[in-house]
Amino acid sequence: MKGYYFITDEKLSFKGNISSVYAAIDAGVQVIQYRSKDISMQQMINEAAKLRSITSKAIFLINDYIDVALAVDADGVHLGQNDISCKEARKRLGSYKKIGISVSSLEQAKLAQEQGADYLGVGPVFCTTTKSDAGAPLGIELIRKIKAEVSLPVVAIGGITLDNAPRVIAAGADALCAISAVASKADVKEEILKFQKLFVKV
Ligand code: 3NM
Repeated sequence: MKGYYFITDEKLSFKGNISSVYAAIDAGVQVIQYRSKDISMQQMINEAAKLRSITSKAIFLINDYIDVALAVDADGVHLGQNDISCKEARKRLGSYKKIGISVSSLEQAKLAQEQGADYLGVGPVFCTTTKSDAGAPLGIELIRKIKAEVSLPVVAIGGITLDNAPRVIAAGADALCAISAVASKADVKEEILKFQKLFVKV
């Protein structure tokens, strides 16, 4: 798990999820997470199935909903601290599917590792308005601490821009996601490539 990690955002996206995901795949993104709020389970399954069909080259994950992941044969799920535990998710998904866990402390990171998570989402690193319940910014120091004590890949998220991304990468983030900095741009591929380039410079 390296480089730009793409998360869909229907509200911020100019051209919609399908077009954005095509752009992300064209930019060489390895992981695509389908994150959708305020639509029915059936609508989610329909859209996720379409996205699954165009993401065979990537790891395709579903945010929050194990049933959607199973219904569309996604590669795994991304779960928050208020979703079902990683342990329970592992029981339902089996050992081959990937499970990412959002953490905002070293303790949560260690627990996720103990419970068999495949990677960590660490955030919000900076202030964000994209996720209303994201909580206070953690700063980049937490990335350093987690990388020193936990062996899982870290995906940094929350308020990341082209300006602050180099510091996030220097702190040890394996991957990062910058939703608003990318989703609202007319040329999503171009914007993602700018982030991808930061990883090869290090
Ligand atoms: N998860 P932006 S912050 C989806 O802290 C999400 O776990 C977060 O959007 C977390 O890049 C966030 O526009 C939104 O700040 C990130």
